[in-house]
Amino acid sequence: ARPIRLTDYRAPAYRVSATDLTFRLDPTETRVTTRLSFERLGESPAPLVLLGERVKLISIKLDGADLSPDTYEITPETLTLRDVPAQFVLETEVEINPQDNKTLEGLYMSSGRYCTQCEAEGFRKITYFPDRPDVLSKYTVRVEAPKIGFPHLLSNGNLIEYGDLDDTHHYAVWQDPFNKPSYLFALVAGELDVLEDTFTTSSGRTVDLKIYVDTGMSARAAYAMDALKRSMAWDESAYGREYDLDLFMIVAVRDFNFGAMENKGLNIFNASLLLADPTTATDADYERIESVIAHEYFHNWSGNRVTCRDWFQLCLKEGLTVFRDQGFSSDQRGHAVQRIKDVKALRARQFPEDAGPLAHPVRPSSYLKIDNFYTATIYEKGAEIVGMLKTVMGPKVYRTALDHYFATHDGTAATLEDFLKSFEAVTGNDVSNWLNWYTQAGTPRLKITQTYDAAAKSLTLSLSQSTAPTPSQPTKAAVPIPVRLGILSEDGTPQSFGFEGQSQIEITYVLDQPFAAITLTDVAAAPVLSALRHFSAPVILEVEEPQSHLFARFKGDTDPFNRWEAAQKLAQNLILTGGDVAPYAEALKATLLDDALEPAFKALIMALPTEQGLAQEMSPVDPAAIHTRRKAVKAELSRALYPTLRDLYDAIQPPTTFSPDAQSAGGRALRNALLDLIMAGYGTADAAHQSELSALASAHYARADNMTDMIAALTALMSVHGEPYEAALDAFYARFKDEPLVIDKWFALQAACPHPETLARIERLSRHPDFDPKVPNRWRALVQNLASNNPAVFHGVFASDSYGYGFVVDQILTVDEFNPMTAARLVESLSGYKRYASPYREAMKAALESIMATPKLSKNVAELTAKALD
Ligand code: HT7
Ligand code: ZN
Repeated sequence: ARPIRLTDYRAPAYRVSATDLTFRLDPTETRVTTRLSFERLGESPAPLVLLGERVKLISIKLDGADLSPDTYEITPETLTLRDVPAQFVLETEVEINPQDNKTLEGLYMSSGRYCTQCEAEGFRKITYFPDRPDVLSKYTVRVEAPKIGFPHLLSNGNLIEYGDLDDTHHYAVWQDPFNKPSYLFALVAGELDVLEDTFTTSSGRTVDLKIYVDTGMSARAAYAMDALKRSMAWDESAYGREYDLDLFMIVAVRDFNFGAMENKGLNIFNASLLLADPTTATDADYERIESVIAHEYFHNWSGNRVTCRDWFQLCLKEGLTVFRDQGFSSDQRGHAVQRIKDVKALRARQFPEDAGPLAHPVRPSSYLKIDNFYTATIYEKGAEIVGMLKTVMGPKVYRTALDHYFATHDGTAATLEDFLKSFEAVTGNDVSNWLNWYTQAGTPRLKITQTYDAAAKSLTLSLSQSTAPTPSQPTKAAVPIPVRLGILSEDGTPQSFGFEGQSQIEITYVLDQPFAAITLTDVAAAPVLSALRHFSAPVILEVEEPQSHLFARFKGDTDPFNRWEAAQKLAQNLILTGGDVAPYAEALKATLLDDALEPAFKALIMALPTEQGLAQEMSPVDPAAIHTRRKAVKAELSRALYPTLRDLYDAIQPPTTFSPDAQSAGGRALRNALLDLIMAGYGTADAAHQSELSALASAHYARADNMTDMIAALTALMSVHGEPYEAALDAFYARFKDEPLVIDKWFALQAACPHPETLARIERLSRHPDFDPKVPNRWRALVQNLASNNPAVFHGVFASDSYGYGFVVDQILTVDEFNPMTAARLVESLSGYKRYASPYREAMKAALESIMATPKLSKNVAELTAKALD
C-alpha cells in the first residue's frame, strides 16, 4: 500500500455547503440517503472524488437527474465523477450493515443500539463523502427507526422536529448550526436511561446536559455529570471558552475502540470511562472519568471549533486538549501529585515509543493507517510541547496567544504553524525553532555538568543536548529546552543565588543550542543542583553527582516533583546496581512520618520504579534480573520498615462514608500503598509472620466497602497466592458476575499477577464463557494487561520455555480479522525486541515474524509489524 504523505497535501477541490443525511435504520440493511451541495473551489474543473468503504450504492443523482453508471467510477474505496459543474447537488442512496460491522468504525451496533465512531476515517463507512477534516459543512440529519427498541434517536446539534411515521416507526430531525468535518458526526439510537441537569454559562445561557446510559444505570452517571459541570466552569475561567449549543449530550457504549469521542454536542464514551459508583469503580477510575469528561468537553473548542487541516496535524487538537485536561485535573487534584502522575504516564508509554522502531515525530510525515498514530507521542508529548511554550512565555502571554488562536481560526481547519504563529503574533518573537519539537522524533538527552568555585562562590553549569537517531531521521537539530532550576545546600535547605545580576531562588533557562554554559553567583556553599524542576521539559536528564545530592533532594527539595524524582533515582540505583538499602529506608521513613506532606504524595513516593521503567534504564534488558532484583529490594525495604509501615497502616481509619474527592482518594492511596509494601515481605517472612500478613490482606478484603480497597486487597493477596487468593477471586466473581465493567477488572487483575501459574491461567481465561475478543474492553483487560503490565509473565521469566509472546500473537491475529485498529495497538509490546538480551530478543523477533508471515494481515497490523521489524 502507498503511504499518505504530508508533502502531498492539496486543498480540497470542492467545498460542501450543506450535508443532509437520512438514515432508515435496520440492523443489516440500513439505508442512508445523502444530499450534498457542492461548490468548486479552484478555477479549473477537477474530478470529484468521494470516499466510501463497504457501502453499497443503490442510486445516485446529480441535480435531481439519475446518473448512468458510465458517468462515474467505483472502486472499493472511492466514487469518482469526472465531469461535474461548478455548483451542483449530489444525492446518493447507499446500504450498510451495522450488525456485521465489528470494526467499531462507522455505524455499528453495541448492546442492541446503533452508534457511530467516525474519527478518523469512519464516516466513509456510512456514505460516500469527501471524508477529510478540512471539508466542513452544516449537517441536517433525519433518523428513522422502529419505536420499540429505539425510543431515543440522537444526532449532533439541536432537535428541530420529531414524530411518528406510522404505528410502528418514528423519526427525529437534528440540525447542527456549526460547520463541522465528517469525523465529528454522530448518531445513536436505542433504549437508554438519561440523567439530566443544566449549566448556566458565564453569559447567562442555560445549557441542557443529558447523559444517556444503559437502563437502570443513570445514578452511576452522577459523577460524570458533576465532572462535566466543573469542566464547563473551568474552561470559562481558565481559557474564556463558553459552550456554544443549548444542549450537550453524552452517551455511554460498551463496545468502543478508544476511551471516548468528542462528536459535536453528542460525545460518545466507552462505558468504562463514564459509569462510576464506589462499589464498582476505583479511585483511579473516578480520576480518569473526570479527566476524560474534561478532555472531550474541551475539544469543543480545541478540535471542533478549530479543527485540523489534515491528520498530520492531529496533535494540534490532541496535544493541546491533553494539556488543557491536565491543567484541569491539576487544579482539581493538586499540582505536584498530578504532575508526577502525568510524567509517570509519559515515561511509561511515550519514552519507549520514542526509543524504539515505532518512533515518530509529534507531527509525522507519512502513514499507511492514521489509526496507528493515536499514540502517546501525539497525545502526551504533544501536550508537553504546549506546556513548555506556556512555561517559557508565561501564563499571561500563553492565555493571550490562545485567545488569538481561537479567534483567528474559529470555524476553520488549522495547522501547527497557525498555532505557533499565534505566539508570534502576541509576542513579536520568532518561535519557528519550536517546530523542531513537532517534526523530530526521539527524546532529547540533556546533560549538565557542574563546576563549583568555592573562592568565587560561583557555580558554572555546562548544558548540552543531543537526540539519538530515529527511523529515517539520522541527524537532529537542537530544540528549545526550558530548564527550571534551583539549588539546595547539602542538608536539603533551599539556597538563593545570583543570575544575570538578580538574586533568585529559581530560574528557567532555555537551552536552544546544542551547548551553553551559565554561571550562578553568590552561591554560599557547595551546592546541590535541583534541575528540570516540575519536569519542565520531556527530556532525559543526566547530571553527574554523588548519591548524597540525591538524598538531599529526597529529604528537602522544595520542588515536590524533584523530591519524588530523587527518591525514584535512588531506588532505581539500588535495584540496578545494588547497595545498602538502609539509608534509603531511613529517608523514606522520614518522608512517611512528615505530617506536612500529603498522603497522595507519600503513596507516590513509596512506589518503587516499575519493571517496565527499569527496563528503560538497562541495556541489554534482562527482564528476569529486573524482576528478581526489584522484588528483593522491595522485600528488604518491607522488612526494614515493617514496624513503621504497620503503625501507619493501623493508624489510618478508613472513613465510614465514601467520597471520591482527591483528599479521600489520597488517604486510600496511602493506606493501600502501605499494605502493598508490607505484603512485599511475605515471600521472605517466617511462617508466623506469613500467617499474620495473610490475615492482614484477607481482613483488608473483608472490610473493603469500595472497589479501590477491594482491588488493593486482591493485589496484596497475590503475594500469598494459594487458597486465600483463590477464595477472594471466587467471591469477587460471584458478587460481580452481572457487572461487565467489574468483570473486566477480574480478568485484568489475574492477567497482571506476576506468578509462575499466570500464563496458564490467562490461557484458561481466554476460554472462559465471559471472555469475548469482540468486546475490546474485555480483550484489553486480559491481553493488554499481560503484554503491558506483567513483564515477568510476558517475558516468561519464571520458566524459560513459556513466553507470553505466542499467546499475544495469537490474540493479535484473531482480533485483526474483525477489528484491525484494536489488534494493531498490541504490536507495540513486541516492538522493542532489539533492546532485549538473548534469548528474549530472538523470541520476540520470531513472534513479530510470525505475524508478518500471516496472510491477509490488515494494513494497521502490517504497518506496525513491518516497522517494528525494520
Ligand atoms: N479524538 C478521539 C479519538 C478517537 C478515535 C480514534 C481512532 C479510532 C477510534 C477513536 N475513538 C476516539 C478521542 C480523543 O482523543 O478525545
Ligand atoms: Zn482527544
